[in-house]
Amino acid sequence: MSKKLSYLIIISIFTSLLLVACGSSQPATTSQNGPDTDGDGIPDSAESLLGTDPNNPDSDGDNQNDLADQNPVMAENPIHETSTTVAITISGLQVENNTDIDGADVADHLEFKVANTTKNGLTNFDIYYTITDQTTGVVQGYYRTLPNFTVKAGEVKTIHFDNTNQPDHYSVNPNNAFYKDVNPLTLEVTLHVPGYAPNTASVNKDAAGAEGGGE
Ligand SMILES: [Ca+2]
Ligand SMILES: [Ca+2]
Ligand SMILES: [Ca+2]
Ligand SMILES: [Ca+2]
Repeated sequence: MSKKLSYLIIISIFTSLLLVACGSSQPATTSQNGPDTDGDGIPDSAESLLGTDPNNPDSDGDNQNDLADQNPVMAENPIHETSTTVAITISGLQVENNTDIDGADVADHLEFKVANTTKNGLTNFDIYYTITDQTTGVVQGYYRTLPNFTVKAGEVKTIHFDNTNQPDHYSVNPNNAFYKDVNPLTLEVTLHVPGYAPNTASVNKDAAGAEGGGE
């Protein structure tokens, strides 16, 4: 091997090592503990144990990263609306025995119908919901905005939380109590549109957990 060739090989190895060190050729969020998909500093495997969302750096939506959040699955309700004008009603709140539009069974998930009783289209919805373990009293609380969810005047629309990525379906923490806690649960949902009174509804879920994960 010529001196020049040896030199080129050494340069090539050094460059490769430098790229790896800089994270240019590797996801910066993969560590010896496995992938950290959402980059919040908690590996996916640990998120499962902690009950946090591996695809969301702020599982409960309270603007504190899962790693920094003292209770990463409990957000206080940030919806403080003074308006008492009714614009929306919730019906058909369901967390079990869900079916698709053809009536076929689908995995258990949170879904409900939203009616717009105004003469205007509504958008910029946000939602706060709690999951309470009826046996232990432990409460999880989640807040999120609902971008792209709109309800026309007089329209009734169904919204889902199930990680299936369809229109009007929004993601949920697949490790939350709904999916991981086998005790009977109570879910309470508060839906809000700015400038109108929030609407709240609740539903109980039987013991034994969901049929399928929130994937
Ligand atoms: Ca993570
Ligand atoms: Ca997370
Ligand atoms: Ca948080
Ligand atoms: Ca929190």
